[in-house]
Amino acid sequence: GKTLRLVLGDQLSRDLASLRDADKHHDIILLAEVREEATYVQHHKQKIVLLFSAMRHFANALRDEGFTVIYRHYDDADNQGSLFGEVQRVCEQHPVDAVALTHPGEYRLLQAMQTWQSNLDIPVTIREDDRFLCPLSDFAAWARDRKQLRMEFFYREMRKRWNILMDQQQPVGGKWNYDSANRNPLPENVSVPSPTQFATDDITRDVMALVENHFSDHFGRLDGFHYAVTRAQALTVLDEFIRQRLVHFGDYQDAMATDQPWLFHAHISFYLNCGLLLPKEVIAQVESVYRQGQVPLNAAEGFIRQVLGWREYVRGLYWLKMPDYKQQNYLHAKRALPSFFWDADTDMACLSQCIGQTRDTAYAHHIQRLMVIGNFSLLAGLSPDAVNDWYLRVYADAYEWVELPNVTGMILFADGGVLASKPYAASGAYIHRMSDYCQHCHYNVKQKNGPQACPFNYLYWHFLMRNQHQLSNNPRLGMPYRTLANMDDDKVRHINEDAELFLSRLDQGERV
Ligand code: FAD
Ligand code: DLZ
Ligand code: SF4
Repeated sequence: GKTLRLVLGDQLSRDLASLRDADKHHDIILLAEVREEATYVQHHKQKIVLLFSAMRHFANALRDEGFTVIYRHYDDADNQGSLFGEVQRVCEQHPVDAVALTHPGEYRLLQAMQTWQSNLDIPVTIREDDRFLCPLSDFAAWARDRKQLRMEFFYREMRKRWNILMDQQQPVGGKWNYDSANRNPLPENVSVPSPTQFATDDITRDVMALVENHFSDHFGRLDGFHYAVTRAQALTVLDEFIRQRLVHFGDYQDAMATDQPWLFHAHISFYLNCGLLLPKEVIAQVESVYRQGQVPLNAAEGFIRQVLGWREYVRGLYWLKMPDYKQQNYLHAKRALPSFFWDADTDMACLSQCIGQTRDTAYAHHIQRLMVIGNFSLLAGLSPDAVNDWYLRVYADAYEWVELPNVTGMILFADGGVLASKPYAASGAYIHRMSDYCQHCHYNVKQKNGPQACPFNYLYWHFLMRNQHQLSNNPRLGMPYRTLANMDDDKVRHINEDAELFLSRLDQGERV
């Protein structure tokens, strides 16, 4: 009989669990562009172009190999609008006697898929997504006996389990973590390599027209789209990163600079997350250039920690904690998103830069997401639902399994400390140290109070005061809470006045 094998837009790997045993003579492979997936949040235009173009290229490659592929275009007249609808249609039109799926990246879709078997009345199997290095059952076992689920300890287990950067039983170089070498701002004279860019081909041009047509109201600019849409192109991005930028990845991992979106980052999250690159091959290549002496250990270890550590850890946490994780709001934050999240129209230069780059590229690097946009969202008390919705929309690498723990856990502390041991709250001094944004800002980062003062400065203290009940017992916040306790009354009053004025202006939609 025939097996129907569905491949989702973020499962574009030839070695996918549900494709591995596919039979060219009998089976049918289905890829479908559908309204439900394209609109459950209003994805950035470039995210839709990337996925639809990559899906179309992937389908062509499977056909070239000799497979029977059914590809459903978004504007096909009889498009069913949902993945289930498309699967059902194929089952009605062809003698299909089983459906093979690979575990999806989002809880809502897994829940839906679990109803397909009874709705279709044929066997539907959901296979483990073994592109990831940590099976979900392993993560659950690791988590079971622990009070705290710290990434660092998970990461060490993964290093040992996969024998990555190990010399026998010991970490290469004697330490697990070289982060302390990774906190430099960008020096004036360093020249930043330009990112790998691809010209748009016919398939991408068709998809761009489709997106302008059907998704014109979605966030983001489309011109300037230059991302890889095939595996070969994604491998080129990886190769250029390893040859040109990895050497400085560690040094400038936390640096930010005006009009420099790309810096020494890899720009591969899009491809790892949609299947064009596999984490195992990325990690292996980086370890190999380190072993050949081409890059320093702080670069290789720092990078591998992101992919083998953080990426696997947030996925494990997501599936361990869903569906409750999505409801978390430990700090009872409820403010609506300010309008500058959509138009970058703010006098705060750091936010205007990071949000403007997000609009133009569907990308921002980690510290921009964490310490500028994320820090602001935390200090201003923005609602977790609104912030999650924003991050899931605007980045071309965003799927809930990776977006939600980073937002709810890492930036908002809305999970009360499951992921992070303390909130990543910081005043303007941090942004000033790691970037040149403050040099071009209407506000003054050195001023603590008054109309010219950097809003991060008073919002930081206001955040700590406001959330004293939830946070003051945190041992890692002992220092700032002691400082606060010793602050004179006048200073406290100024902070409250400035912060309350700023927040009320936000609430009234005034420009800040
Ligand atoms: P590099 O800096 O070169 O890092 C290499 C790789 O490590 C990345 O490609 C990514 O796969 C992995 N990685 C690094 N940090 C993390 C992390 N915290 N969690 C998971 N993987 C990580 N990453 C996403 O892929 N999708 C998201 O939706 C996403 N949302 C985020 C939201 C917030 C608030 C924050 C703080 C971080 C988020 N990240 C997300 C993590 C990180 O910012 C991006 O993976 C990274 O910026 C992608 O760019 P890059 O490939 O150049 O990464
Ligand atoms: C993100 C996305 C978009 C925009 N469109 C589609 C689509 O039309 N068809 C599809 O199969 N997948 C799409 N995706 C990716 C899915 O949303 C993703 O597979 C789930 O969110 C699970 O991670
Ligand atoms: Fe951002 Fe404050 Fe610096 Fe302006 S002064 S760029 S608001 S940190």
